[in-house]
Amino acid sequence: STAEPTAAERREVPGTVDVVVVGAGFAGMYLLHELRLAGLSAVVFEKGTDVGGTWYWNRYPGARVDVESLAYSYSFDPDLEQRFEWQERYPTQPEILAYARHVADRFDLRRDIVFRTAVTAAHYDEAAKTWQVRTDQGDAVTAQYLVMATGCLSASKLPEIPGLETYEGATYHTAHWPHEDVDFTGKRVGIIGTGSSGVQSIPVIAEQAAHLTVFQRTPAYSLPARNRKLTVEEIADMKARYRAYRKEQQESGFGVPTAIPTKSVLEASEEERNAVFEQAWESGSLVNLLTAYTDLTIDQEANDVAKRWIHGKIKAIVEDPQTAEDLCPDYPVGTKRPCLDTGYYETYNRANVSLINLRREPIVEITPRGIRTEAREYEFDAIVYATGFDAMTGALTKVDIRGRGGASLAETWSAGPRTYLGIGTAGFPNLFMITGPGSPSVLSNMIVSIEQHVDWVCDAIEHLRAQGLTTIEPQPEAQDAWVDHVNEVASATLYPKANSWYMGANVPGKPRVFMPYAGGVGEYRKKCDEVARNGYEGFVLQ
Ligand code: N01
Repeated sequence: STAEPTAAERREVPGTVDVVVVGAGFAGMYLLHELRLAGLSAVVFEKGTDVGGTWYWNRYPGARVDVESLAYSYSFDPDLEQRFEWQERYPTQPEILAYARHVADRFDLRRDIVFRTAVTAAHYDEAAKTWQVRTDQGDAVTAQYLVMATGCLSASKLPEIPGLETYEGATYHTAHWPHEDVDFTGKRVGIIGTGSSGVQSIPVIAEQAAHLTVFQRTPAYSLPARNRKLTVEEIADMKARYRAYRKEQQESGFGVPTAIPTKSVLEASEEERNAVFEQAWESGSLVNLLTAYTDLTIDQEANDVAKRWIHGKIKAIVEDPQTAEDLCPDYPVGTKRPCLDTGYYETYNRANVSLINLRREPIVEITPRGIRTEAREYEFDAIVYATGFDAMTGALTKVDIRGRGGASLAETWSAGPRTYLGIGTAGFPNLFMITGPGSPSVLSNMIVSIEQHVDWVCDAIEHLRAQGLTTIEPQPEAQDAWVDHVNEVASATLYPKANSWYMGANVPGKPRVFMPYAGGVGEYRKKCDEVARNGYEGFVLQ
């Protein structure tokens, strides 16, 4: 049934399973399906009341994915691909959640998912070679394998601002939006944060609110999404060539096929590059802009050309010159996650919207009535926190995971995450991460990367079984070499130049390490396949 289970309908939890999966988003769902096909027993623990992960939690107004629907979908079941009818080019959160629920129904997934239950601890028992998993509902499960399908952007965070708890009006975090409609009609609303969540929700909230005040610390680069209904013809066209398209996705850089650039932007005439950028801007695709030339993401001078061009666009849209200036980012384009929007910059031309540049007017505290900056106090009926996540590692380290010798994962990673292929980490046998740090993950179409990891992990488990082996664990040397490679690839790009969540810069005290793997989805897949083909080279199998 598609009805959300009630507390009373909580599944019975088995005492022992082959695999415990944490999270029932797109990763956990597909993993469960594949584990069943492999004849393994599994239980999935999920904090929410239904499947969908990111798309279950992030219900803020205007929430959409910024990868096209026909590409941001599972490839493992051609029949599912043919049957599901996407409505829009960039689907809304409710449409994507409906897709997740459709998949759960289709494969009867919910019977092995325990909802309303968070995994709090997982300790490795070296003698028994099993994981002892505990939940906030008092469950205790023994499993041979533990898979963290917890997502890269799931541990949300509030800003570190004094007085936060004293505010007396309504508060919302974009990643914990209520299930019921929130109506801002006639309300004075303040929003902190101008990343993807802020950029998507600001235009929608502005249409409702009496007044919306946006508190911006760092401006985002955003492109118009050019969202629209899909046509019957384009759906039919994709459905006819899906198999070939999926292969192109898997071999591409970002999990989205694009033309490979051949020219430096510095070699192009001004007229030519203006035309190329204009085309990317009109196409409503981030990837088209960043891959228009060979050097935009690796060379400062090249990137500056794109930056100045986008500044020109912002200044042409936003009427108030100071606001326009404040909206122009100064870090290299693409080094913080760029956004796709619907009417974002235009929103600042509305009489009921104001932008507060926190670089000039920092927030001092949150008061019972609103937000006080160094200049004045702003009073609000509601405050929206679009302040993001403890990305990539937060969801992993907040669970008390202990490996060999009782070593805690959080402590082991205190100077930054260390993994082999972003799949496993030394000292933690039979622990797998789906799209973990050190894998392309957030630099890719997540569903493409999720499917690749799930397939790889299931193959590894089946290989162990077939060989009569019981444990798999990265060798420290192989892990060191992979971490070095991840760093080397990142330092050949402009990514480390920005204070981004990719670098852990949004979390005070988090080590400054570029966490995802920037070598591209296709190259990464080849490496993982090669490791498996060579008898899981770099892992110890016992
Ligand atoms: O979070 P963010 P998000 N005082 O971290 C600001 C994906 N996503 O939820 O940049 C003042 O990007 C912070 O400022 P700064 C996507 O991968 C995708 O928006 O740290 N401001 C920033 O402006 C995305 O990148 C989609 O200086 C504070 C904002 O809050 C990722 O999720 C949609 C502050 C946080 O932005 C995260 O996006 C949504 C403080 N103390 C999300 N603390 C799509 O598919 C933080 N900020 C379109």
